[in-house]
Amino acid sequence: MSKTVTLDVGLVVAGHGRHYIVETPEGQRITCHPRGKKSDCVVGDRVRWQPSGDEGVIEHVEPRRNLLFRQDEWKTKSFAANLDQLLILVAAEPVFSESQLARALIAAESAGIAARIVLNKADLPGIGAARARLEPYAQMGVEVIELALKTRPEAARERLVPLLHAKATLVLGPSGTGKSTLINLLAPDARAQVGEISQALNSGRHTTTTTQWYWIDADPKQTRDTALIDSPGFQEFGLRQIDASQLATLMPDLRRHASDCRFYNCTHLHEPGCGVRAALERNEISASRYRIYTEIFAELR
Ligand SMILES: Nc1nc2c(ncn2[C@@H]2O[C@H](COP(=O)(O)OP(=O)(O)O)[C@@H](O)[C@H]2O)c(=O)[nH]1
Ligand SMILES: [Mg+2]
Ligand SMILES: [Zn+2]
Repeated sequence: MSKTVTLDVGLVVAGHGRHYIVETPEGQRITCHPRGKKSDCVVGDRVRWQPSGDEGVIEHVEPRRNLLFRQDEWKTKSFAANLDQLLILVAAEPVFSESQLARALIAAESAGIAARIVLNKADLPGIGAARARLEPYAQMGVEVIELALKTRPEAARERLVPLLHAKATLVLGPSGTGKSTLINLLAPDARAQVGEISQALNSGRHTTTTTQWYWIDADPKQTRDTALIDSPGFQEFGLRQIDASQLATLMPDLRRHASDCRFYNCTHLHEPGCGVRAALERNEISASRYRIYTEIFAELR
């Protein structure tokens, strides 16, 4: 008689080094280690695993629908896999880096993941300036949602709940913008969920130093299908995975005018008859967006 091993399915909800927390369909969380030397799973992965004592061994990672990652000269860092959407959180204060924002949007576009911007701290005086800086993004079709997560939490909840329903949403943004405030608002037991994970990963810390998956469905006994994923690492958003010649196609405001270029392989830097630079001169592309394009292009070349 041949021995058939049926592997359990699970969802990776946190990871730290070679330790992962895998959640079973029943909601049980198990510390798992990957088989072999490679540790190539990320939060959001569906895995096949089998018990090994009190812990588990990940035998196989199911094919991914998508993967959001950044890549600098030296290494690739994954944020999460199998995402339905990305929420990029910025705030009236501290002043955000437009380059980081643009990079996150390019990475999402390249991975085929829909993205929205949340502009938080609408109660602060800096909101007008922040809104003006986001105007090119609203113009190119990215939804910009203004909230005051701390001072008007109920309005924020009303706005966010329908957007997030039945989806896995990655929340990215610089620190100090309100990511924890957002997660605590929508996942009231977030602290407990983090505590559980920190304990299991033996880190003993309750800070978000690794990517974490939070269920935000009110009743844990009913089907859990709405999740927020909190991930650090918005700074130094390398895009080495992207080919320089493809960059403009991942920036909707530039892409719109690239079909007017005389040369099919126009870099939009110096060629005659460039539709992108013509649009820049007519103020149909913002100077800051074009500058960001040239900076990233130089990096990718
Ligand atoms: N004025 C104002 N402060 C906020 C708002 N939302 C969050 N904050 C504050 O901004 C700071 C950073 O928030 P936090 O959620 O820790 O940001 P994180 O670093 O992105 O996780 C905290 O002091 C929050 O209380 C808001 O809507 N208005
Ligand atoms: Mg935080
Ligand atoms: Zn051009």
